[in-house]
Amino acid sequence: AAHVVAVGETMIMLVPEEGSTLAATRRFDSYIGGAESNVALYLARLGVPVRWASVMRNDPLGRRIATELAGSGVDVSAISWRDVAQTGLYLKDPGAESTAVYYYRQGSAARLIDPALWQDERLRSAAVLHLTGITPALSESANAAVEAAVLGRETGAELVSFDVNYRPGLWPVDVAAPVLRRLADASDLVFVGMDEAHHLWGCATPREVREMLPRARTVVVKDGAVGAYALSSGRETFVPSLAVDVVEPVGAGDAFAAGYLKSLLDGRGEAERLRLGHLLAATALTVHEDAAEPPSSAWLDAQLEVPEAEWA
Ligand code: KDG
Repeated sequence: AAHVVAVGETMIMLVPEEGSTLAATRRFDSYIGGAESNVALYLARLGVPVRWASVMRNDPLGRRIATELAGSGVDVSAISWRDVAQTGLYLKDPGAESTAVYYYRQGSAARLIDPALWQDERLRSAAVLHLTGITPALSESANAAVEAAVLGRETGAELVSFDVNYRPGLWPVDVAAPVLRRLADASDLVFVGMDEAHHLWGCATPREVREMLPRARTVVVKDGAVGAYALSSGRETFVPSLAVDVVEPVGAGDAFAAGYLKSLLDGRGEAERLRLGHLLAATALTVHEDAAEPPSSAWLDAQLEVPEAEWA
């Protein structure tokens, strides 16, 4: 079966109890979160064979991450376990306007990701290899691993999917911009937010983003509540976003990428890929967890049978 491989860092996430803040809370809810494993979770829950790997500290928190992912059907057999470094953490501070994120990941084991990872047969020859712009920010060796996969095409994946995912807490924009541009341009499929492309590369329109990344086969530009564009050579598809009451946006981009990839693997066309992206993003927007339980495949398939003129 066509399978997806995703590699990156997954952390333990702590969020203050409902209604409280980091400055005031006595209790935290804890979850796991990582952009690439969020995508893997959605895909696994939708029945796509998916393997996620990382370099992880073999401690109780690291084992919890692996157990939770495996419990949702993600194959974690290729994790490289270490007895050094730490399991990374991040804290969320929900505010009236937006949620702030604080990272505690400087000593995390994922910094030890390096190009040797790709020697593992289990991570090679995937139908889709999904990576993000978070990993190159972790360390020199993690950056080298992403470069080997994306620029060097060392894993033999049929399609390299790259979510730009610029995280300002990890590196300054002037350092990140050229690195992320080079990686995105060399990928087959790119996900990027319109805001993000503006901030990184000064792009004002989806078409300018497309021109910024001429070698990528397809560039998917997400424009928040407006909609998403898929720009391939000479072809442009736009599907408007769904109207939802947003609880918290963290993780919605990962849900979108998973929906897009699921439709792509099912052989669906561009509009339906964007549509499934929006449908999954809508579920992520309404919870504090980074990865929400998606609606059933049957319900999602039924949504895709609705004629495009009636999508809302
Ligand atoms: O896309 C959501 C991720 O940002 C979140 O789950 C945590 O991986 C994470 C990161 O590095 O911010």
